[in-house]
Amino acid sequence: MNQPKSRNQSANRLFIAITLSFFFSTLVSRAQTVLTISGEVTKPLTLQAADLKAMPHAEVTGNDRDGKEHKYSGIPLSELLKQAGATLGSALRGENLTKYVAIKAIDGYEVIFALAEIDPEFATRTIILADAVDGAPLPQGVRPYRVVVPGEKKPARWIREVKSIEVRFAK
Ligand SMILES: Nc1nc2c(c(=O)[nH]1)N[C@H]1C(S)=C(S)[C@@H](COP(=O)(O)O)O[C@H]1N2
Ligand SMILES: [Mo]
Repeated sequence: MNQPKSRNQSANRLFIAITLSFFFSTLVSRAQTVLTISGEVTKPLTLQAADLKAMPHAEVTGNDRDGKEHKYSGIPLSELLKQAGATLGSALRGENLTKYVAIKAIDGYEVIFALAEIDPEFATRTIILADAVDGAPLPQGVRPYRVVVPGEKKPARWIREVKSIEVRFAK
């Protein structure tokens, strides 16, 4: 019964342990990146849920497709783009006014905004990356993040399940 383990058995166990630890560490690190910001920015960002939670939030009200008013809380897109080093504020002039922001979702849906639509020096409304609605986490199929555009008559750019934001030149 209690025979000494063969070399092979020990090697097998070591192999299994290493494989499992690689497998789980890959799973964990994949689960942590929830949003990337890339393209024409000086500091591309790979963000985890905790990073986004810690960023300044704003509250906006908007009418969902159900026609009812809801209160959304989230990070202003201008704040995210500022942290990534996009050309906002006094730098948003000349050819930088031809930049746009492409936002992609898990299901392949994609919408764009002109960078100037997002800059608080141009825009009269605050477009946010919402992480909560009416004080509750976003539901399945909407989370982790949804763009909310206050005042927009049709919610077609209220992209759900956002996974990436990219700044590009239109020309
Ligand atoms: N990821 C993703 N977001 C999306 C869409 C989509 O197909 N995929 N459809 C858009 C359209 S056309 C509308 S009208 C609204 C619908 O909002 P609702 O899901 O809250 O009804 O979501 C927008 N956001
Ligand atoms: Mo729609």
